[in-house]
Amino acid sequence: MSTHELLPEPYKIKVIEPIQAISRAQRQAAIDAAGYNTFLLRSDDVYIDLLTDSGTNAMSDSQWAWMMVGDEAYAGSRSFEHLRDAVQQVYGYRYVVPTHQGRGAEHILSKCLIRPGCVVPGNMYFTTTRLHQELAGGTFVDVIIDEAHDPDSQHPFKGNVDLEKLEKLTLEMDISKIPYITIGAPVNMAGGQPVSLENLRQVSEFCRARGIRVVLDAARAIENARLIQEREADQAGRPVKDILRDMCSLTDACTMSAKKDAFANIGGFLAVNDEGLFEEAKNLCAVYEGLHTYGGLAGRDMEALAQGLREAVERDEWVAHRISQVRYLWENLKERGIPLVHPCGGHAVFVDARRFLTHVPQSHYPAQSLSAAIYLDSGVRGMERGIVSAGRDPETRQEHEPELELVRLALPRRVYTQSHLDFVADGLRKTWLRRDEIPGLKFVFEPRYLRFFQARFAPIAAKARGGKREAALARGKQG
Ligand code: PLI
Repeated sequence: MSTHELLPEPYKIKVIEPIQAISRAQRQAAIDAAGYNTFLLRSDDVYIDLLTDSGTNAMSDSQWAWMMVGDEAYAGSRSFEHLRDAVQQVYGYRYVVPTHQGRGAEHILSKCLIRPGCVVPGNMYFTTTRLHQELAGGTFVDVIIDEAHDPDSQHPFKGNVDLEKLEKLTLEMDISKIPYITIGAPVNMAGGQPVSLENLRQVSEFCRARGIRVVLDAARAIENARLIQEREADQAGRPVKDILRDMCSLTDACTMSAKKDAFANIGGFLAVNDEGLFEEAKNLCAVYEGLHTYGGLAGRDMEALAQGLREAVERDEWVAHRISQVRYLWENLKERGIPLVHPCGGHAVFVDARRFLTHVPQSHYPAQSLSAAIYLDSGVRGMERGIVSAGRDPETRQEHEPELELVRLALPRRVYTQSHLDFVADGLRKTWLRRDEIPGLKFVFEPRYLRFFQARFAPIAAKARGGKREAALARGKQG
């Protein structure tokens, strides 16, 4: 038991879903069958599922109630009107195009604004966002501050854009080839690190003076607003919903994976202020997602999403509790000696695999291996966020080699309790104590796009690395 502060849940539990732990021998068989990729595990073989906080949230009774009145009309669904109204109210953008999830919105936006030869700056890449930019002929350029790449840096806003890097890019490039900048807030791949309102204001001013659009990745913007409230001196005490509106007012559009902040299990949207862009996006929605009044969603999904959005900002307690859970796990892991990304972010705890598995070089995929080992030891599923996720340069096919080599433990919203979190912390301690035995991995199957989802790996034979205990592990005999 830990004494770290954890706010009481601002809800009580009405429906439960049973979970059951399988034995270590069964987990060994499961991770072997999954090619050492936690994405390929069956969820029935997982005890505590921290793979992602995307679409894995528990909906409220009000969300379930709204699902019953979903309007399933192909065209002109009133459920779309409810969604549109909620987006306008919560975020403040003028026009809304529904999509099946975040990458649907990224796809449409990239098609509308990127031409071959364009460059799209952003505060660190996100996997699907960068891929859609590349598929549209663009190149992503990272303009995040250097501190973001350092897991030890205590900077409170490691998601901030480095204005000097951005300016340098605009001086080197024909500005007409920079259609927009993407601002992830918070930055998923950097450890859930937030962007400050002050930095967003500077970016907005800089870009607006040069005709460069600012596009917010709003997937967890409510969490970013809460971190601003906690960490930015002149924002303390302001309601999260007001900070969020200020963030959005500094941007021209957003892409949204509504499977996160909005407590929904599916859904997304593209929201914009520019009428011309809206017309083009609406048209492409009909091509790739579905008619512009459903965008790949059922009417009931749009109702659940609209209610989730209203709920997420109606009381600060929702997001405050959520972030306190993440921090509770972070503190507990830190206390147990686990190397982590500092400071604690908004949606997940990020374990530093470089410092956990010092004997595994990045070319042997330490974070991939660590995520498999954590599953084997305790049935806890996290995911790799390092060199495997970073993928390859589309032209040279060279692997990107990020500084951050991390395992992410993401907390679904309103799903797990304090004792689950204590179990996770104890589980990671077990893995930490046997860290020297954990082998590196090699690819046995590498898909071309977003390889982390479907890749398969095998342990690198102990003979090549030396070490008897590693040999035992490679043969699957350690369980
Ligand atoms: O998974 P989608 O298509 O709804 O959204 C893509 C997406 C866009 N931006 C950000 C910051 C994300 O985190 C994101 C999806 N994230 C997932 C699935 C995650 O596990 O973090």
